[in-house]
Amino acid sequence: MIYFMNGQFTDQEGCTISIDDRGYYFGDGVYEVVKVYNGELYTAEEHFNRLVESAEKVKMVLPYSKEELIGIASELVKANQIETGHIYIQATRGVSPRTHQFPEIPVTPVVTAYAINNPRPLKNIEEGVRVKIVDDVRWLRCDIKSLNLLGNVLAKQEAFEAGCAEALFVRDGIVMEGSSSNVFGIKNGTVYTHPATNLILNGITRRVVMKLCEELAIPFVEKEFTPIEALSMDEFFLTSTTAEITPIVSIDGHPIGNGQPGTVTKQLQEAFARQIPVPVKAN
Ligand code: PSZ
Repeated sequence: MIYFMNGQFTDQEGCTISIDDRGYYFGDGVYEVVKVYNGELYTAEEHFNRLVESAEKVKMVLPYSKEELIGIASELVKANQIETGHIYIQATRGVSPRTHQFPEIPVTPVVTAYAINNPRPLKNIEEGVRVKIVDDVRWLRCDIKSLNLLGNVLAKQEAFEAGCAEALFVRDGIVMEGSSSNVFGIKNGTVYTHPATNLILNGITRRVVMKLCEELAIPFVEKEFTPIEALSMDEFFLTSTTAEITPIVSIDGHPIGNGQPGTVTKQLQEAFARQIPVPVKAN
């Protein structure tokens, strides 16, 4: 496997991280995951724009332009012969003796990345998943795709221990998002999701779903809803770069609708599948 680290394409042995890396001490950095379909980066512009925005929000200056970052990601896809999979890329603030404030002597962010083959999670996409409600105890800048993921990690673990695939974050009585996904409810044909505020990540797949709803003339509303309202939805689903559009069939053990993936959800899944790059068949 070929990795990228600070300007070099190298094997894992070539990637040595300093103990004084601020990513290691503080989770002081930002990241992205970009899906690869048929050897092509999917919605790369959107993901790298968001990486640059996340960096700006935490006052980091990335050592590469968006175009250079896309070049690095493409190179990794090629070098690792990725067909269906994803690339992971992160930038930490850099290496400096541990102090909370930024290093006095400016340091260059440490950029690392890898590419991995990873099949689409078709079983979950077809059958749906169960979710568990978890208190959202994260900070107030969930719009930043930051390396600080302890709140997300603990929530996902709690969900897993309850036999669920995802945690549904609730803050002040409002459904926010998943621990690594955005969530959507459907009631009487209208799709509802939390507005893109500082309290959720504005997912790239979320934006794709908004666009698909527009194309399919499915009403789409960014509006807060409560867990009680969530339970009374006809359908529910989550989205992420790797999970795509995954139906949610139960919340805290209560079935949504008839406990099967819903029809509007399936319509969106089909529209999603149509717009991802597919292998060109011989003949
Ligand atoms: O492979 C994985 O498990 C992935 S790839 C992307 C995610 C998980 N999660 C992204 C994410 C997130 O971490 C939070 C807190 N909210 C929403 C999302 C969805 O964002 P996109 O659609 O951009 O991946």
